[in-house]
Amino acid sequence: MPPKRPRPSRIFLLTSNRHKLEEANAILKPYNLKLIQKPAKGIEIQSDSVEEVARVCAQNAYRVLRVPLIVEDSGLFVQALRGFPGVYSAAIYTQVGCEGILRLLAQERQRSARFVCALAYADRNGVRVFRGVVHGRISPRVYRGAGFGYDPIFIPMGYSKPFSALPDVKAKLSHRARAFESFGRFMANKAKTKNKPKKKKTR
Ligand code: ITT
Repeated sequence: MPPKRPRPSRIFLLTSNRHKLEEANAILKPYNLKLIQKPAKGIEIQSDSVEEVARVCAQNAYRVLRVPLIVEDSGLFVQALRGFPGVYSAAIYTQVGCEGILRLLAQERQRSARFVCALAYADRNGVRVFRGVVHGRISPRVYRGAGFGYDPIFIPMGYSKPFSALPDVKAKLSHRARAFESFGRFMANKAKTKNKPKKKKTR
């Protein structure tokens, strides 16, 4: 019989967005880490940086909960709109959706954009932030399909269709995939160092 895999280590992900949870868990599975969703109403701060939002929220949440946890803040930054909607991505999506972004870019030929994800991990050693970015452009129209949020209008660099039509591509190279991969590697290295037998001091 193959050796039994140890139970995955569990970490809270403070979010109201189940898509984030599902995408992040798929990335972390090979690292034997499992995220448990914890509702996160009212922890968000105002800032123009996703890194700062994630870091401060994770810090504040850890002070209360005292268990290892992650806060992830992400957004779509459109170059011709000087980074808008950026940290306001969630609110703008609710108000005007993908169609609203296309309207803002109606006469625009410069359609470069990027998705940024900042993942802040807090435990008793403090907070560490992992960042992931994917560059691309805004499509001319909305392509309904898989995913969520702005996936129907974001075409990753090197492709001709948006993430909504390319779930396997998104799973590998999205901003979230990149940030959670870095986190997974960090945790794997940490576990390796912890389990390494200590060298005896020689005099
Ligand atoms: P929590 O704050 O509760 O985690 P949220 O959805 O409000 O959930 P954010 O504040 O990080 O999350 O908002 C990011 C928004 O950016 C999100 O609501 C989407 O509209 C968009 N977004 C982020 N990642 C995305 C992705 O992978 N695909 C499409 N849109 C994305």
